[in-house]
Amino acid sequence: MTEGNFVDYVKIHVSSGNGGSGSAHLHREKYITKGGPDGGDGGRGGHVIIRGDKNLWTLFHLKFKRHVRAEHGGNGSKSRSSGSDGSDEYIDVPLGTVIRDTETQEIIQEITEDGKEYVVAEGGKGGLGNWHFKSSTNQTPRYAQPGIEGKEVDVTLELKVLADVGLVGFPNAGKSTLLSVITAAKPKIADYEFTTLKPNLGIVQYRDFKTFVVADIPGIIEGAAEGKGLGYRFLRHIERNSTLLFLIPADASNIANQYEILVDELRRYNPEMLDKDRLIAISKSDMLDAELKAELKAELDENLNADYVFISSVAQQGLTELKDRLWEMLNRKPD
Ligand SMILES: Nc1nc2c(ncn2[C@@H]2O[C@H](COP(=O)(O)OP(=O)(O)OP(=O)(O)O)[C@@H](O)[C@H]2O)c(=O)[nH]1
Ligand SMILES: [Mg+2]
Repeated sequence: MTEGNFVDYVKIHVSSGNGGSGSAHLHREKYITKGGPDGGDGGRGGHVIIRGDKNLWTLFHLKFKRHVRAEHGGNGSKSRSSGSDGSDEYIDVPLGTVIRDTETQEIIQEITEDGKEYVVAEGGKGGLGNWHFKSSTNQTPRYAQPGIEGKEVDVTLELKVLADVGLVGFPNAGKSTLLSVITAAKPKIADYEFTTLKPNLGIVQYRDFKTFVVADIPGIIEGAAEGKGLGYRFLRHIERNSTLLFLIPADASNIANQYEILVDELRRYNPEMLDKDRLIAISKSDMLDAELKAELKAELDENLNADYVFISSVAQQGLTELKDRLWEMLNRKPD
């Protein structure tokens, strides 16, 4: 995965197929002067169907898909033969995708289950062939129904459930570096602030195929809730994560204070953010020797009002413990 793999919003124009028209064919055979009506029915137009797929994590595969069109139904023909149904078109989306009507912005549906199908544009019904209209007063109807036209809809797909764990930290805290060592994602990493401009997703895979998804978002600064920096725009990406992992570098001048600032920004953005489980990772702890670490530990136990672990992405320390802790938090039974 590369920087900005995290496409979470696409607009698509969908159109279902027209129904085929019924046939007005009259049966003809040698020596029979007046054949009866034998025109078949038109086939149904193809539907456009949105389907949940648990193996998808982003809407990236739809980024360049502007139109999705399903096939028209075939026309009916002689000998009561029906036209074929137009084939349906599927748009596969990750679980947690919200479908909106682009024009009204109204939510039409939310896809939360694997394999769940939602017909966004129903194919037009095929018209009936003329033989349906035969009656005692009209033995040879010369008309048949036209097919019904397909539908056109503009839909906006938005991915809401983005990850299990959201990374929260000031710029340069080492969030992207952590993502790059615990997942296969390849976010941009650099020794300056605001390296990450767009969120990135990574999938952690470890121990007996346990997996969970981590979202790396741009750094948050004091005042983010009022729109300072970039973080604010992206806070909504972690709004529905169940767990937040705060990253604070070991060399921060006041870790407890940085934590309070971050928590305060989240609270000001949306108080419900504080209902989530939280864990603090003291990042870059390779910079601490044993003595410094012991000192810091004593200080944190006294001042920091939350669970924490020491980690180093560069020296690969504390990462298994971190993953275990996150896994445990994600799978904890609700009280
Ligand atoms: N010593 C040490 N340096 C680290 C570690 N993790 C990250 N860094 C360095 O910290 C700097 C910032 O890392 P990033 O991962 O880009 O930080 P970020 O939190 O994603 O920053 P923004 O995207 O700007 O918010 C880089 O120079 C990294 O090499 C670590 O475990 N140890
Ligand atoms: Mg970054």
